[in-house]
Amino acid sequence: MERIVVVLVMFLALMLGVLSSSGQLISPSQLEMFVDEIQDMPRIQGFHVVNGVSKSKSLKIGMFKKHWFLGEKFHRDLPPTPVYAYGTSMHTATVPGPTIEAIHGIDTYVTWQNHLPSKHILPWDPTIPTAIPFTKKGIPTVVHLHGGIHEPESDGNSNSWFTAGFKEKGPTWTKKMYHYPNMQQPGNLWYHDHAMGLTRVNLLAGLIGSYIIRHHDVEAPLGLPNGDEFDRPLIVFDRSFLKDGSIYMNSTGNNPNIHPQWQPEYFGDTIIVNGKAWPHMTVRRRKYRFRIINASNARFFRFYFTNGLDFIHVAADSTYLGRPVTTNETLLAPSEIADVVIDFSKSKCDFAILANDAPYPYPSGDPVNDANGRVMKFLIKRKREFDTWRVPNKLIKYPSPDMSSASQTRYIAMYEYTSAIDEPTHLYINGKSYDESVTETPKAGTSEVWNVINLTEDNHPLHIHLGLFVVMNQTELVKAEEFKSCMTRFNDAVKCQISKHTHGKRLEVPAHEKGWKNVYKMTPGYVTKILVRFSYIHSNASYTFDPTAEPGYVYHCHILDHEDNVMMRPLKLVK
Ligand SMILES: *[C@@H]1O[C@H](CO)[C@@H](O)[C@H](O)[C@H]1NC(C)=O
Ligand SMILES: *[C@@H]1O[C@H](CO)[C@@H](O)[C@H](O)[C@H]1NC(C)=O
Ligand SMILES: *[C@@H]1O[C@H](CO)[C@@H](O)[C@H](O)[C@H]1NC(C)=O
Ligand SMILES: *[C@@H]1O[C@H](CO)[C@@H](O)[C@H](O)[C@H]1NC(C)=O
Ligand SMILES: *[C@@H]1O[C@H](CO)[C@@H](O)[C@H](O)[C@H]1NC(C)=O
Ligand SMILES: CC(=O)N[C@H]1CO[C@H](CO)[C@@H](O)[C@@H]1O
Ligand SMILES: [Cu+2]
Repeated sequence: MERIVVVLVMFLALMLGVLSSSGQLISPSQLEMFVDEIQDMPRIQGFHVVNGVSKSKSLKIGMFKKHWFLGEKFHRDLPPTPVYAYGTSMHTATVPGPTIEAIHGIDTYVTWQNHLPSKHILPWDPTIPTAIPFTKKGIPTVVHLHGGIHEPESDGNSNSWFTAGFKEKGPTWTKKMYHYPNMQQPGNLWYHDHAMGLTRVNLLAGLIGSYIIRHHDVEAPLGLPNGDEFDRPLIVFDRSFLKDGSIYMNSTGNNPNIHPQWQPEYFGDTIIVNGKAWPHMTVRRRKYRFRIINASNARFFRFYFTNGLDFIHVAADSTYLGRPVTTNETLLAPSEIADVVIDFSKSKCDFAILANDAPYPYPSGDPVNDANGRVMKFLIKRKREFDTWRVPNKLIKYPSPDMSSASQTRYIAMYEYTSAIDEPTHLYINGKSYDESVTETPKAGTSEVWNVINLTEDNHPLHIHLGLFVVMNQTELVKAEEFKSCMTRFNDAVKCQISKHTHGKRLEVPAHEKGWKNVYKMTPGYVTKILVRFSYIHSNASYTFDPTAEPGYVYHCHILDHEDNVMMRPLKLVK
């Protein structure tokens, strides 16, 4: 009898819980699509111009808690949303943050300042390795400039976090003012939070922004669409909302007895572009350049246009392509960047919908629906125009990778661990947590071959700090289960005879992803061979800073929920 009552009470509580949380959730069908106009994020110059000469500049950018309000809501019909926003003041802070525009060879210094309150707006989980202030007050943050080639002290190491007013600091914190030398090739970068165990929630709350390095001498002759109107970052991410406008994140873990809050992948059902849900953008009948950044925690996007417009890829993550590549669809993993020209003069009708058909989780999860299968709408003006922009046949060619120059070969295995109820509990690289001592210690100025072995069912976007890499090939593992069980026992790819298992199907690297990258999709059940270069790719000069300094760098999976628990390892360069 007592047991029945207990069970009944538990059942009622569960029903109430489910009802109240689902009752508060906004269904995406309640938000009409394409009603809000796209916004451009504020632009901040990372340089001064003095008498026509560019000089280095020092910026102060804060992180503020604010309501995303008035004309700045995520959607016309949503109440204001509490967010964490980057900006030069509380008033001007936005989600995503301002676009920082830097010039090749001109230093940008940024003092990132935390003005966040003591309690987080989203559920985080103290049972995964997490930055927790000693006083239990304040939100740890630290900023990583993704794709940047800069010193370790300015890399935003996960343990270099700090709370409001630098009151408390993590164990590897070294300084307040970060130094970005911008000596690398021109391209697309983005900045985002990277605090230990909090990256997924700090990004979800809004801490992201784009950063562009321009190099006039090499880019101007190309004649690509240029200027604020025709060259625009589009930052895409997915979120769910409650009726009160706040961001919804399920606060019950998939293994609540082990991790009360952590879930292996966050998916939202509303697609946001530049801080607006399914916006529209009015464009002229000519070419535009869009730098599309996938800032979702876990959602992959496979973009296509419903009216058949093509994507002309001119660059990838952080480098230009040698030649433009035209595709009718484009797959973007989290944190990957597509840099494309869209020629709206080719459109037969006066609108074009940018859509998405990537299953989630990618590649074997649920199909998209009406809501997350739509991204934004372009309204194309009727009037024909003379187009001054062009896409030349030759863009910027960087030296091809030279396999014979590789000084080391490494095996990097990705593991997922599950609980008794067969739910993921955590993920490791090479069977090691982040805290275990460093195993990847490349020599500055060299190249290495990394064989990345994906022993899980998910596609993990691998991101390496500092180094750039070229994907050589992806080969399916044969007798994969036999290999996996050997790896699970010994965690040693050579001992498990990896070469005997690496001759299954081959996957072609798409033409627009053949260049130098800083993120690539590691297909499940495949070995991905990459050549990683720990030097500049546009010149033979050595780094202008000491890459061997503490606290070193990291490499990790860019599904943020995986990175936090803890699909991340240290990377320490040596002389
Ligand atoms: C939240 O996650 C838990 C555990 O995975 C699940 O049982 C529950 O249904 C989820 N709640 C909602 C509203 O999706
Ligand atoms: C962003 O990346 C996530 C995760 O890799 C991916 O699922 C999503 O499709 C990407 N979105 C875009 C717009 O590329
Ligand atoms: C893109 O082209 C390929 C090959 O022609 C075709 O299989 C695919 O369905 C096309 N995708 C879209 C979205 O039209
Ligand atoms: C992958 O590329 C490397 C380097 O070009 C080459 O040596 C190797 O044979 C290739 N592997 C397969 C399976 O084609
Ligand atoms: C770098 O060195 C290689 C080999 O010495 C040479 O072929 C190449 O032209 C150099 N590249 C640059 C940009 O100076
Ligand atoms: C070797 C290995 O672990 N392969 C796994 C890769 O992913 C597939 C699913 O896509 C699993 O079934 C395999 O076990
Ligand atoms: Cu992952």
